[in-house]
Amino acid sequence: MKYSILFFTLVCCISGNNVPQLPSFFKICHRKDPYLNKCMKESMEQLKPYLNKGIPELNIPPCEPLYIDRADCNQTSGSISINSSFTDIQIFNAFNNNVKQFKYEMEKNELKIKQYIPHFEMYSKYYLNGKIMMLPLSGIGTASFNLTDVDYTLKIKFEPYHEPKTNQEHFRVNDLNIDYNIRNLHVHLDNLFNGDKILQEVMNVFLNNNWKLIMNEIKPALEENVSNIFKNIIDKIFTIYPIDTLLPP
Ligand SMILES: *[C@@H]1O[C@H](CO)[C@@H](O)[C@H](O)[C@H]1NC(C)=O
Ligand SMILES: *[C@@H]1O[C@H](CO)[C@@H](O)[C@H](O)[C@H]1NC(C)=O
Ligand SMILES: *[C@@H]1O[C@H](CO)[C@@H](O)[C@H](O)[C@H]1NC(C)=O
Ligand SMILES: CC(=O)N[C@H]1CO[C@H](CO)[C@@H](O)[C@@H]1O
Repeated sequence: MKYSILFFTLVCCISGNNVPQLPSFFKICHRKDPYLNKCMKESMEQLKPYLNKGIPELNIPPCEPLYIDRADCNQTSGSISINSSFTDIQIFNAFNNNVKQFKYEMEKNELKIKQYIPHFEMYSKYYLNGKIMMLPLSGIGTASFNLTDVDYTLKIKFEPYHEPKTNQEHFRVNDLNIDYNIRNLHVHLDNLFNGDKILQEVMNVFLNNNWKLIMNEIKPALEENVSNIFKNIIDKIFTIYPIDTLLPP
């Protein structure tokens, strides 16, 4: 299989300084490249299909679908007073995106990426109990979300550190921030109110009419989870490869 050959190549090519050779699908960009941003953008786009399938050599699990174990949102404020928990979250098509802007500032070690996802779907188990705008809401079952026209901005601040394993400078993520804007969302919750079909239909219509309010509620928890996933992927690559390998002079 392709992966085992890659793995073999990786293991065989570990050089004296403990730095494995970069997998061949990695497009390398040079620090002094006058079109560095363009190169890095291409490099990232080239990596996407591999991320989707997972990169076992780098311990990166398949990202299609993107899996999030759990996101809780307990909130009592304004018109919402609710305890909720979403588990086994699967996000399909999250990396089916277009890079709109890619900007790396070397002096600040800062990266800013703006992306657009035309459509993606999210499925999870849910638990909900509380009130939204005076209406009682309770249920435990499966939830599905369809999101359209999603813009998001990813800001990452790196910091260099000395890695004893390679005896070289590496990057790690110091701060990662994700902010998104959703133009349209369609949600369906099954098994609301112990399976009362009429109440369930009424509530689903209500939720779809008020999704912006609900999205604002779950936004912080979701952003934190998605940020952690990105951070883990990036840090996994960066602990293996020194700056001079990833971004040679
Ligand atoms: C939210 O509430 C649920 C149910 O009461 C509880 O199981 C969960 O631990 C709470 N989560 C947080 C982050 O407070
Ligand atoms: C949420 O859970 C906490 C305990 O975990 C409980 O004190 C609180 O009343 C619950 N809120 C709602 C809206 O169910
Ligand atoms: C989401 O879209 C799919 C088709 O892509 C459809 O089958 C499904 O019913 C939709 N779900 C919701 C919650 O809108
Ligand atoms: C992957 C990840 O960061 N999961 C976290 C998502 O957020 C919940 C709390 O809201 C944590 O319990 C998970 O560990």
